[in-house]
Amino acid sequence: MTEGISRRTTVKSAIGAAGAIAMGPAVFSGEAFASESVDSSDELSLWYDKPAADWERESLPLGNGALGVGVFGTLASEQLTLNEKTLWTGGPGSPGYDFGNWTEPRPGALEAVQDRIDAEGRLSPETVAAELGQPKHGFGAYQVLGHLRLDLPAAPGAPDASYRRGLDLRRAVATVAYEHEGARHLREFFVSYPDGVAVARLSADRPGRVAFTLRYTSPRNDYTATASGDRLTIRGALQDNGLVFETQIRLVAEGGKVTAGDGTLTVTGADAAWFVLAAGTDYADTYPDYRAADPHERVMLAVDRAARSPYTKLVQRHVADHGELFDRVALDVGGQAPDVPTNALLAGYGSGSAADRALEALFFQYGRYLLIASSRPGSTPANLQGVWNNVTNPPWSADYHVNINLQMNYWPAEVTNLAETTVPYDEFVEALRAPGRVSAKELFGTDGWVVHNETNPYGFTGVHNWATAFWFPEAAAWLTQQMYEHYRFDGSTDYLRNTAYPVMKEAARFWLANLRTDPRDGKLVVTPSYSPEQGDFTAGASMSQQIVYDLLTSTLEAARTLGDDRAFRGRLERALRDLDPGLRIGSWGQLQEWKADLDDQNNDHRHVSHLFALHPGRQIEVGSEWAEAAKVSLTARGDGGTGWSKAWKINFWARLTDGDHAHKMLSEQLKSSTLPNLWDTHPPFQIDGNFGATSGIAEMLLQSQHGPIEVLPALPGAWPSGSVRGLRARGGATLDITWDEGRATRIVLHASRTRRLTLRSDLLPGGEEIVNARAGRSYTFG
Ligand code: FUC
Repeated sequence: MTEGISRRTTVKSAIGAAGAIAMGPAVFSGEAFASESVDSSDELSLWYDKPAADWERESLPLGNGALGVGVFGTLASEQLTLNEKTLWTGGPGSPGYDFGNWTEPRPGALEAVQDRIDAEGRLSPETVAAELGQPKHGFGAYQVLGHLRLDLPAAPGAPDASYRRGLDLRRAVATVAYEHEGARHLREFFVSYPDGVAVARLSADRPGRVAFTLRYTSPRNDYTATASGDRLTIRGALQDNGLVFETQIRLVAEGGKVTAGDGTLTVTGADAAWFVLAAGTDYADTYPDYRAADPHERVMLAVDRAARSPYTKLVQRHVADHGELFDRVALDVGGQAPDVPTNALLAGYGSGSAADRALEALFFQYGRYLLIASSRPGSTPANLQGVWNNVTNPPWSADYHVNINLQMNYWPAEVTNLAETTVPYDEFVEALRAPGRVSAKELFGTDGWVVHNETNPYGFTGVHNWATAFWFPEAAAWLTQQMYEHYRFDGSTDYLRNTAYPVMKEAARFWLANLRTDPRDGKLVVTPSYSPEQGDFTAGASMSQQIVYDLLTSTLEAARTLGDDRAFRGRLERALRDLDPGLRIGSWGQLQEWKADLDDQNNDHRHVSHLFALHPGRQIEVGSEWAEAAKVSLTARGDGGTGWSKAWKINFWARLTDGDHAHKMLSEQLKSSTLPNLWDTHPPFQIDGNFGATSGIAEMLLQSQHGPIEVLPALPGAWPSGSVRGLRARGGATLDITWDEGRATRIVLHASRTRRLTLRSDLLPGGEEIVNARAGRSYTFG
């Protein structure tokens, strides 16, 4: 942030977000942040002047990857929606669970479909689903853990001008502040990764004013809630699959007293009171049982440790841990946040003002915040809703869709300097191999591993029979792409050897065994093949070919880097030589979506699958005929689409180096696919669009997919001057860039590896410079 644009305020208060809340320095003395000066920026906060009325549109999300909390800020009865990311029905123990593998063998079924496609050219999805699909059994759904209510005996009936609810992205702390009967009340909430607990503290600036009763509610009746002393224990097992879950809360009162009731804890007459909450299940990501030890010990240990810790220490550890990740990147695109609530900032978006720019930067950082909050080592990766869900039957089960959505969740991870968040992703993909191997054997009769359109935490790697979204064996290959990208950014051959390559190699073996020669031209194709989620089944749809091309290309590169055996490398080379690359220009200049020229110029389907080669792939380079054709296709698809679709289009236009169009898509997303709490909406709420937009903004500022580091490749006219700090490029570089009048004025490159790097920018004489980078050194240009 440049001076004068960011409005940093120094407040002595627990509320980073709200310089506007005039908390006297003495009020919380000895507690929370009172002893430190809080350097806070309004521009990195969401805030509101009313409680949330609707979870999806208005609750404020907190999380540590495993646990999620949605804060409502309701006055008389605070509501907190609770999540534990492994609380899933379905899978082993659930009636009829079959991993999506055929319940009866179907000898010859796949070949019969392939033969018909060879003969007839195309087959309807319904026809193919009738042959190769089967009803979904025991897939399950992500479950809300429950809701906490804090019933206050005394609270204002309605919010007045003193009310403020906020979420400070830099501290990952949500706050609710209001006045009541002459006292200022403050609630603080955060979810700590280092301590493994959710934390809430209620305080007031007059002694003895804090009182509430804490109770738990759930839409299921599969639990008992027992209060004893200062502890509330909620324990049960999901009726569907027997998954055991436990939540414990310990409440600490400062002054006043705590009494346990029937499933409740009540605090009366306190100066302040805080509680810690831990939760777990007996889920493990291990095929075929997916069960681990009972969560009881772990949960108890976490709350006991945290309750013994001084509150200030809990806060400090949390803020330091979050800040270490979050603060790596700063973005200034000329914004200045007006003093209006975030819902008003969003509603007023589109005038081209400095307020718009502030919202764009906030939205970018919000994606990073959400990734940190929903993807930390020790749990499963961010699902369709990150870690947040308020019901037992969320849309699409809040599952892991792998025909774009899970992949999109991780697009911002490397480039926005949050590589650590990919650990749960890697573990999830690794865990899919065991069931995926069985599906490869049973459905295809081959080696390798496979997964289709969507999966759950229980290794659902087979199929169902929703005709337009049941068959997508390319998903495994696509999932490995992020792992190779992690290596390309980070450069660690240990990671490549031990983590990425084994998964890639086994996915490649699947395709080496499953590509088929197209009788029309002798090329290797994927068949049956389907461009998500529209059209007919054919052989060699562009996306299928491009994904396989990407996998085989990266696997061959990796095999060469690691010196893997020659015979395998030879197989990859031959397959790549014979593979249809999935790039073809059609009758109206478009990049064809299918091998035959079937594209309709009026088709505005949200999936733009045939541009995979442009993004997230690296097969198409700007300036090539393919890039021109991709532009024709993208233009025809239009600027509409659901939330994630718009987000993908930001990335596409950025890769086409059209910054203005990328920015147009960002503004479309903000105008029509973003909720007041800045969650992306498909609709409904689906978090991939948040992550896709953050990735897209980064792609506008920095690209390196083809090797050279391209500085400001797609800077829009709307951002004439600004700066970004901390973006990562492939090859182990971190960049800080300042620009003015649309041109870079200063670039600082920090090298984490010793390597030759090519830097491209109009700032450099000749537009390019080779940097012989030494690890640990910084290089300044301009
Ligand atoms: C993909 C999309 C749908 C939806 C679902 C969760 O299949 O095509 O629109 O986003 O994921």
